[in-house]
Amino acid sequence: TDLYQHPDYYLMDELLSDEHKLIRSTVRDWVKKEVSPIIEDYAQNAQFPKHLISGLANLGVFGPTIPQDYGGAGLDYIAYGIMMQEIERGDSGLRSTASVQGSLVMYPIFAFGSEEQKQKYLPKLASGEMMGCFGLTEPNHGSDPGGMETRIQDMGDYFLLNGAKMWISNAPFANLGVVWAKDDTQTIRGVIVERGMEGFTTPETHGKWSLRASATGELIFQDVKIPKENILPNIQGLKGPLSCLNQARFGIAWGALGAAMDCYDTALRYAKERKQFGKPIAGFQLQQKKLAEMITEITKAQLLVWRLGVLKNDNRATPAQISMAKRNSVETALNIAREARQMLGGMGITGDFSIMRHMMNLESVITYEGTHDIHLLITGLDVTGENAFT
Ligand code: TGC
Ligand code: FAD
Repeated sequence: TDLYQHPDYYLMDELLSDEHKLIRSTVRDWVKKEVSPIIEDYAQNAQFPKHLISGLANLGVFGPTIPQDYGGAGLDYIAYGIMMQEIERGDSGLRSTASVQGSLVMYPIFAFGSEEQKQKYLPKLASGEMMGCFGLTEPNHGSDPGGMETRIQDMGDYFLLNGAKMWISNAPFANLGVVWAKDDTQTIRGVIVERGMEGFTTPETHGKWSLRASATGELIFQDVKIPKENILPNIQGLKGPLSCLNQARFGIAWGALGAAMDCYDTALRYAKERKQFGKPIAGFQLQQKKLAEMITEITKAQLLVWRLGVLKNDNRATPAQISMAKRNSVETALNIAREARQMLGGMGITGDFSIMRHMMNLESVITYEGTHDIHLLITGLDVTGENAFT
């Protein structure tokens, strides 16, 4: 039987093109072959499976919507969403690597970079020859990135970068970082910082119980000389990094559903096989309530992200709509992971099944790219016109 039967309760496949379905089965087969058999060990050992980078690149998941002229896959947003769903069915940490590379590193270079920057970096980022990270969050500024303390000082021939970023995915191995800092006029600017620049270090963050197969670290800048050509010329202000987040949050809205589907599939199969009191536990009402609610929530969320994809393809998706979908998908996935884990009883806490790993991973996903609370406040502001952030 197909271990990766995707829940499709409302025949959503009819809304997808043949190309979408081909992309889904290609990514799914790769995840099944290359990721699922090894990812638990990497997570247990808190290691990032670096050897998967070239496979991810070959699938086109680094910058799926970036035009082919720059090495991207030139696909639409639904294709991008499907790719994230299938990767996160394997592991949220691997999807994080793809999100960061495509949406947070390639997208700002594509959208705000000079032609030289696009030519220099995008093809190598698409092929995985170079890996990137995105530095927005700081030790004192997470939800309020506008308060950032990292600075670029204009020294005439170059900029001097000082400050620190924290909780940065891919930082420990990235070749470059798209880093956000305030200039002499307090305006937020984006700069490309390359590994090897003097005064730039990336210490790894250890001891995480979540996203253990993803490498997280700090970015520390001590009088780093940044060549002037490394500034992103075509963006100023907080809307620069926040536009990148729109791209990544869209992918997470689809991705988290992949983790939810894997938990649901696992729990359903287990419930049909596991017998207690002389019959499969799937025959008990309490277990059916869990499964029925899981498939209901997955189906609702699938429709939401599909519609969001249609709007995004049309350039009509608003940031607040993206926030709603990110928030809904992650909450759905986390609730499903928690319920599914219980359905497996003691087996649910082991690494023999993927559920506990998904559950722990999703605790990061519900926090990064805007916390659950922040996305609620974005919806609140959108519907009331009243800002409850400050
Ligand atoms: P606010 O005054 O509302 O906005 C400042 C300027 O930005 C514009 N803007 C946006 N533009 C594009 N997209 C969006 N989503 C935007 N949201 C706001 C806004 O129009 C304004 O433009 P202008 O021209 O008027 O200056 O800003 P605020 O300081 O009140 O903060 C608003 C808030 C809280 C919504 C925002 O800062 C926020 O989203 N906070 C959460 C921070 C966050 O998400 N950090 C993520 C870091 S990266 C990460 O986690 C990667 S995880 C790895 C992985 O992806 O796998
Ligand atoms: P805080 O902002 O301190 O929030 C703490 C609590 O206060 C939260 O519950 C929050 O919801 C609540 N809160 C904050 N403000 C308000 C308010 N106005 N009203 C009500 N409640 C509020 N960042 C990057 O830049 N790049 C990355 O690659 C990256 N990767 C990450 C990887 C991992 C594994 C993790 C855990 C984080 C990553 N982040 C990254 C950082 C992430 O975006 C931040 O953790 C997140 O934005 C929250 O910031 P914070 O942790 O400082 O929490």
